[in-house]
Amino acid sequence: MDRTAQLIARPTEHTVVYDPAAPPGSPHVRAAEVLERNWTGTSTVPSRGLYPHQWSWDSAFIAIGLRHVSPRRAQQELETLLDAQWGDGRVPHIVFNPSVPHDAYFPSPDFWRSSTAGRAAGAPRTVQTSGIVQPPVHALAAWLVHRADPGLSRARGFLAKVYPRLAAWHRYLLHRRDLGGGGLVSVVHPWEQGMDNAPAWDAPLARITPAPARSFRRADLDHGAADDRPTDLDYGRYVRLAADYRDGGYADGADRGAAHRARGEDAHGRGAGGFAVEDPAFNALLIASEHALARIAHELGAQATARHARAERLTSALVDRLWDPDEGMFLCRDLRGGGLIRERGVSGLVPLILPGLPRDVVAAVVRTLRGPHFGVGTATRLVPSYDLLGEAFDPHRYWRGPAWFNTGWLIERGLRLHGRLQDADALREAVLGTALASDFAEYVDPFTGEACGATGFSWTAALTLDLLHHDTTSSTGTKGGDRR
Ligand code: 9WN
Repeated sequence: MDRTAQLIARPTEHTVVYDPAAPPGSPHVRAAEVLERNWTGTSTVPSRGLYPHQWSWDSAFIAIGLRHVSPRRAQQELETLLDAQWGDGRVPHIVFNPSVPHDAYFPSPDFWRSSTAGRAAGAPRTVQTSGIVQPPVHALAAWLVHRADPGLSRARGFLAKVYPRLAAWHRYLLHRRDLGGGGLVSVVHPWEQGMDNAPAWDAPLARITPAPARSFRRADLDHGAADDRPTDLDYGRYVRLAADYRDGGYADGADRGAAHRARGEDAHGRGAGGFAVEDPAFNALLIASEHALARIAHELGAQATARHARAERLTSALVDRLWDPDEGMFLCRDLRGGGLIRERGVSGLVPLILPGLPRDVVAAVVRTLRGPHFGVGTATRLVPSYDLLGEAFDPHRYWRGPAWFNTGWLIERGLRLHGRLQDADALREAVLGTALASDFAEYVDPFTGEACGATGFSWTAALTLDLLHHDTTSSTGTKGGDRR
């Protein structure tokens, strides 16, 4: 049997292959076991209790780790997500598992009503999804998954299958979500950016009238400590924003105003969308993914230069619109309120992953990372999600201080890309040590490493696997998979 036939003949259950050199109970095996437990047969849940469906950017990070133990599963993880893509190109932030009871997670499919409310935007009929999006890490993930086993990828036509979908996804963001007209993409809900209750959202959210508390039931409090989660007031506003978007048929930009006017509603307030923010991490991840899409195009024999050029133009737009030289970091821009939001969050450091960032910007971001506001290498070992000296800082409350492993992984990658190897090595050690000691926690206290939220969290395990496969002592800096 030749190599291609062998690859195609692999069993369909895509068994996880443990590193044969890794003994039971070793970090590699423990991380792989978390992914095995959270695998549903077609994708991976972020956590069995708290998040029992498929989440968009979680799946991208999960695929990046899964590629080291089962490249076939990693491909399927992304394919399952992209199968739920809408006709207008958006990739929904949640793909619901129909066998999970509605009351297991809020907001459930009967809140989003994607197949009816999202019909004009091309929501799929056969699968229920949310109607908002999450950061576009997917093309980067698809490229890294391909690199882990190019033979299998070619045999299955993986890149040829996902490329048009990823291209449509980026087109949706660049054409329908450039609400500020400056080339960058806006998020219309805090859940879209993925750092739900970050203090940067406080000012834009304050303009939103919360939905009454009695109109919904928070399933998250069945699993997480209330003090660690967003507040009820935050939730009331999340619900109001999502319901307004749904009631406007999930239309964007000018179409959104028109949809609300057609319903006889005020097109200026609700119709125009009460929340629209340009976020540095969301846009940086789009740019990194655009570079990855160029590599995918090249691999498929298509032109890649236009995509690389677009990524460079977007990098310039990011610096022009969101860089603050006095703060030494990127800030969010509030399109409905007053310009840049003066809150320092980890999102403002994530653009370090971009190859085209000016050298002085790179140097300033690294200084900020190590300085008093984030304290990496001095007060903290991992990167806190928010300014240690900020008024809203809380070491345990979700995205208002704790350290998360996906942002740690991104910043480690950025440091390495820009040749800050000592800082990258130290952060890698900290991420690995804390992930293992916390039983792969969802997030941790940035000072003590104490576990918060769920344990056995998929992206923590997946990114641990990715870092374990990264041999910092070799000349290329990689083993068992190319990290570029
Ligand atoms: C809402 C799944 C998701 C992550 C987000 C994280 C949290 C959801 C929630 O969990 O958000 O999407 O219910 O709090 O903030 O980044 O993708 O892990």
